[in-house]
Amino acid sequence: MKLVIAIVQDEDAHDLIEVLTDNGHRVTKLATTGGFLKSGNTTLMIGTEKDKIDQVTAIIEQVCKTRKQVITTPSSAAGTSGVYVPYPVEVKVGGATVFIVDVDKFFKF
Ligand code: 2BA
Repeated sequence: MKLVIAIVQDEDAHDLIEVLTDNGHRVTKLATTGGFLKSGNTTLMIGTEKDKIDQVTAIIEQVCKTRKQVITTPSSAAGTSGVYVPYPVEVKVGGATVFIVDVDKFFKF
């Protein structure tokens, strides 16, 4: 048994859950927050057998899109101390960040 932990963008979460469940996978959705952008993202937990991992990761890759996001960071104005002006920085947020974890034991009561 394996646990796939996939951090995806909120915009892709609905479609991804749909495709995964249509293909017989079980999914739990968590509302999470990225540490860098401090904005919402979605973490999916998918418990599955080892031989289904390739199908799960292929679906994630197919559905989740990379997008650019602009964040505004304060930067000190030239020649002035204590004056900060907003400075836009573009970051590329990945389609998905995926961790695959070995599950020692799995119970359902
Ligand atoms: P965030 O932490 O909000 O990061 C969003 C995007 O900002 C990242 O996209 C990356 O392009 C950029 N970024 C993150 N940390 C950075 C830094 N120190 N300097 C410059 N740019 C930085 P992704 O790498 O695709 O990550 C998307 C989300 O996946 C992350 O949201 C975080 O929630 C999660 N994530 C990514 N790698 C992770 C890891 N190793 N462990 C746990 N969560 C991770």
